[in-house]
Amino acid sequence: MPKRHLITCALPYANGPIHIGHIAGCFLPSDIHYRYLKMKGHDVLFVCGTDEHGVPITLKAKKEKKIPQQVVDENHSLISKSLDQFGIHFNQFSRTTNQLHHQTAQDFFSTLHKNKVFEEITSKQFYDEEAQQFLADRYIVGTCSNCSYEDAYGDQCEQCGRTSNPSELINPRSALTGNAPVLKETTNWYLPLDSIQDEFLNNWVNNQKNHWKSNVYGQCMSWLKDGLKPRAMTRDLDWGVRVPIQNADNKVMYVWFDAPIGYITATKEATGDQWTTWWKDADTEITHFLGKDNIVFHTIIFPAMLHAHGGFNLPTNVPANEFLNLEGNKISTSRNHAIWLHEYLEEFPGKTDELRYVINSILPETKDADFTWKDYQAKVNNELVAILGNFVNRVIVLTHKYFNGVVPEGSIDKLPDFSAKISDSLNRFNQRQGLEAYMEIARYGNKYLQDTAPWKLIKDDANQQKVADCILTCLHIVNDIGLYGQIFLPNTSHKIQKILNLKSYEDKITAGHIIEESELLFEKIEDEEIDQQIEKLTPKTPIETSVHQNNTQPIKPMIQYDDFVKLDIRVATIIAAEKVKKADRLLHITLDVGTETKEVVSGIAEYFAPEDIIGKQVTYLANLAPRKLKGIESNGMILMAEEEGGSLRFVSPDEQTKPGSVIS
Ligand code: B3M
Ligand code: ZN
Repeated sequence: MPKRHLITCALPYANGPIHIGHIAGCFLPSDIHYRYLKMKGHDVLFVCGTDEHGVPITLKAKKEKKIPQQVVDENHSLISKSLDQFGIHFNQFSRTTNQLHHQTAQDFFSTLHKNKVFEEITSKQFYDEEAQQFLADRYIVGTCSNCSYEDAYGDQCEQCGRTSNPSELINPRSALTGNAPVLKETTNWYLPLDSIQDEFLNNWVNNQKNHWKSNVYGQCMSWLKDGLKPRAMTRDLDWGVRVPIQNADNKVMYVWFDAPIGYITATKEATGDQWTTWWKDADTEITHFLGKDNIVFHTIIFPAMLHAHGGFNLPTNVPANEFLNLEGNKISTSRNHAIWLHEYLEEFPGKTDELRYVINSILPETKDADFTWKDYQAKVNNELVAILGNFVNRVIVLTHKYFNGVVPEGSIDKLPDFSAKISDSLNRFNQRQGLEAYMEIARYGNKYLQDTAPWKLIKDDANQQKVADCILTCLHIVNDIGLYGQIFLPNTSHKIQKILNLKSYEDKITAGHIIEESELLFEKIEDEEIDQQIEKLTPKTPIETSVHQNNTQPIKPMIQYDDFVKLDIRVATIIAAEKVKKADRLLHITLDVGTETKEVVSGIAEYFAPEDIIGKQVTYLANLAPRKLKGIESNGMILMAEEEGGSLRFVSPDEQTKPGSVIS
């Protein structure tokens, strides 16, 4: 039995807020595990922070015309505030721009350099001549050599998950200017993963076979089977941790070199001089929680770094999750197909346990899972309200009705060992099963109450003791729901503790103890709330995607004249327009296209009142395949110009033109 547990949760990039994908990937699983170990009385340290370096942040800053520091400051506070409100309380929520972090990462790098671990390699790297910059990682996009996805990043393909070098991309282009890059020589410091594989990783990973999750072990083995290659740990950039050696003036560390060291920094911030007991003492176990795209970094690269450094513990487990999808589609931050935590907290105040519960019940533990709002509604209404909330409420009401709120004298009927099943699941990182075992308590309680039926017993004087035994037993079940709720439903657990009038769950409910009045634990989610959320996610209409290219975005890749002539763009006149019901953004527009009329649905309702646009001449894409939006078939797409800042204008001929005229 280890003395201590260090739990880490992957550091979210500070280039935006966090969404339910992050919660399902690592925040909720790590928090459940932390709460579980704490409840069992272990010595646990729980750390996280924001990952504030890396190209996505500089790209975001460029887009928003800010400096990177401002972007990370804003996102760090937004993320830490929403996690706190959601009930995730780390011992330390650090930042990789902290001075101590830079120092820690530099010391680490220097030790590897001193140990002669790095290979110094001069090679030709992509360079954007217009931007006068080397194009590391996400600055370069192109077609993935593995799955042919056209917008793969230089370091990772978001479609197939393959991690690669920019040189493996087909048709590479600069994310800064869209230009085809040139090759230019530069020197970088490489971690020789090939030799570390032979000397250490093969063996070490092999030894994890029986206790790592199969999705994690499997991914790891496929990397090793392919054979690892040396990987550059420095980059020609100016945003990041400076490389603390000679001849590296314009270089910073690769973000995946410094980010995992962030766990060490956070530990130092939380424990001061004691930090080494959490990283170097054999009695400490380290568990890294993360999503599947981070597996290789935590099971191969970081362990290789720690091994090469020497003196550090390696992770005991890396229980990574797969991905969470949303309404059948991949979560996409760029298309805003996501549920953002800070928005959820605002729109569903006080309903943190509802979101925890639903995500917990579908955690993508072994394969990708799908979050849908209908399922959210069904689980809240049919499980939290109807089973758990209902049971607690009935017991409290009956206790007041029969015993004036005073716990009666009696004996507790034999109850199943709820805790064994929960522990058994959670020890194996099977948190979905853990939640099911938890809900079993409430299901059992409902059945017990229904079967015992104290409302019948009470009618017979001879049965009074049986009523007391039943209520006492039920109160103990409620107590268990509150007690284990500390792991799964912390807010509810707190409310139950208040209702039971307990200072802590260490206190026992004994005869004579007075309980409080019942309080509603969960309320039903109405259809309208769900419809609104689904509406927010309605896939963008063609019109909206067409205007997304504003002038801060790079020009799209070149096309040929043949591609252009495929578009049939024509003039039309708007002859009718109305709002689409239950869709804030959509207008249903009728176009006079010369020979006939056509119906199109446009996502411009936030910008134009229907009555203002009737009679307007527009240009539209006539041969776009029809698609249904809110039950209306849209035939074509009206073209819009978008100014920076988002305001929209129609693209109209400068003089009245016959509808149907072809634009070429
Ligand atoms: N920031 C990647 C991510 O958010 C990265 C994790 C770092 S953990 C050391 O997906
Ligand atoms: Zn790919």
